[in-house]
Parts: sequence; structure tokens; C-alpha cells
Amino acid sequence: DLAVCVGGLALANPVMPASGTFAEGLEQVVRLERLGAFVTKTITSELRAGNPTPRVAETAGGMLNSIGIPSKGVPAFLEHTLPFWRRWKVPLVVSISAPTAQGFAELAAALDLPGVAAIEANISCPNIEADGHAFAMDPAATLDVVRRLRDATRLPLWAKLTPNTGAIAAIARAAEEGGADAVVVANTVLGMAVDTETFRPRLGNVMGGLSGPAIKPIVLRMVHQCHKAVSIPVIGCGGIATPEDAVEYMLAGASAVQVGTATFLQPTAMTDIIDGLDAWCRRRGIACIADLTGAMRGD
Ligand code: ORO
Repeated sequence: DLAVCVGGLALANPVMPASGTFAEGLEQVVRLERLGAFVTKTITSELRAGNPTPRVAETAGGMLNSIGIPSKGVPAFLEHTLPFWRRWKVPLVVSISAPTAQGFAELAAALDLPGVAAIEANISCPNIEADGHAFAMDPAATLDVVRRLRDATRLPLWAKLTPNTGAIAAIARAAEEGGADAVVVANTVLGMAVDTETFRPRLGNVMGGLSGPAIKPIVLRMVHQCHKAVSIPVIGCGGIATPEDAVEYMLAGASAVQVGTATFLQPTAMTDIIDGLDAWCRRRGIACIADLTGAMRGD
């Protein structure tokens, strides 16, 4: 049985896309109705153009991006994106961002709509403020924004944390204290790359977020720290590409997992992982995958 309960939602399986990594069009090759949940690309209230190009650079260990949350705003989301995702009858998690805590609260309040199953507060994007700064780098700022969100919506509330901190446990505790139903660990690792021919940065915005295999051990360690620090569920996100990666995250404390960069390389990565988890559980005689959460031994 692959069913899990995570952050106020009952999911048929623990696999969902990482925000921003799964665009329309993939329904041509992926059976979307098989996913545990969908997470949308982050939306904002205001129109945003996003960052200068190039916005993506490949490196040996993973992918750098500095997209900068381009957004068509709420009306386009309501008219187009929401009806698109509703078609597959899978719980829809809407990722949101705003420049202020109040802005987060107002946007969440506007999204308490039929077909929206939960809110993922993206308080950790490294590509919108100077030097990758984000709310989730600071426990007090995390507490404030999550509290305001909690007051603004009855929907299940997930807080997406940043790996760009030495205080992940304290920040996860702040999110829990503020009323989050789950923490998503984590967004991308702030990095950069330089073109040795042109001497220019390989990203238009100079710095960007690193994702993929390079960050898996880092984020896995953070999932473990958060699992020990809080009693709300932890959703793992960072370099998951195989069923074994997902199992590793669950053993370290994740209740569910998000898959991002792997989908760019293999569009069926998520459903392949679901099939692989099913086979893995059968092989090992594991009746409920939920029992894997935090089952790492020797700690
Ligand atoms: N990129 C990321 O790596 N994380 C985010 O939350 C958002 C973006 C982006 O749009 O640039």
C-alpha cells in the first residue's frame, strides 16, 4: 500500500512534482492521474517578468536555475491553470510567493477555492532577492509569514524551506510553531557557474539555485534534522531520481517526496518511481510504505 497522509492530505502515493518542474504538455507522456499530488509552479498576485536570460545552466552535479518566478498573476491562474490541473482529480497543491508576509496571506486567502487542496508557501526562492535572500533563511521571518498565512486560510499549509541556512532545525520549528501542517525540505542550493570563454557568469542573474544529484546528500541530511526537530510531516525534495532515492528520503524522515530535476532528464521519472516503490515494497514484504518514514536504524 503506497498511501500516505501528509500535511492535512491523504495521498494515494508519496510522489509529486517539485514546484516549477512540471509543465503542461507532460500530460502527453505521463499519466498524471497516477501521481500522489500535483504542485503548481509558484504563482504571485502581481505580474512578474522573471530574471534575465540565460536562466538555466547545466553543471556536472546538477542544474542551476535563476528563472525568477515569472507569473501571469491570479486571474490567469484561475482561468487557465486551475481548470487544467483539476482534470486529473489528483490533490492540487498551489505554490505561492509574495514580497511581504501580508502579501502571502492575501494570496492564500484568495485561493481558498474548490479544487485547491493545499497551499505550499514558497518562502525559499533564491532568485528574487539580492544574494538569494529569502524569508526561510531566518526563524523569526519564517514564524511571522507562516503565522499570517495560518490566520488567512483553512487549507492545509505547507512551508517550503531553504537549504541555504545553518539553522534548518530552528526554521522548521518556527514553521511548525506558526501553524504549518508540513514542511517541504528543500528548495535549491544557491550557486553559480562562470563561462571560461567569455569570462561571464553562465546565468543572466549571476547566481541561481542548484538542483539534482549534487544536492541529494545535503538535503537528505536536512530532512533527517527536520524530522527530529518537528512533529509535523516532512516532505523531501532534492535530487530524487530513483525509487531507492525516495526510500532513502523516507528512511531519513520524509513522509512524501517531490521530484524535479529528474523529470527534465526523464519525463516519466515520477511514474517510474511510483512503479519502482511498489515493486520495492513487494520485494521487501513491506505492507505500508508509510512505515518507512523515519525507520532509519542506528541513530
Ligand atoms: N527557482 C528555484 O530554484 N526555486 C524557486 O522557488 C523558484 C525558482 C525560480 O522561479 O527561479
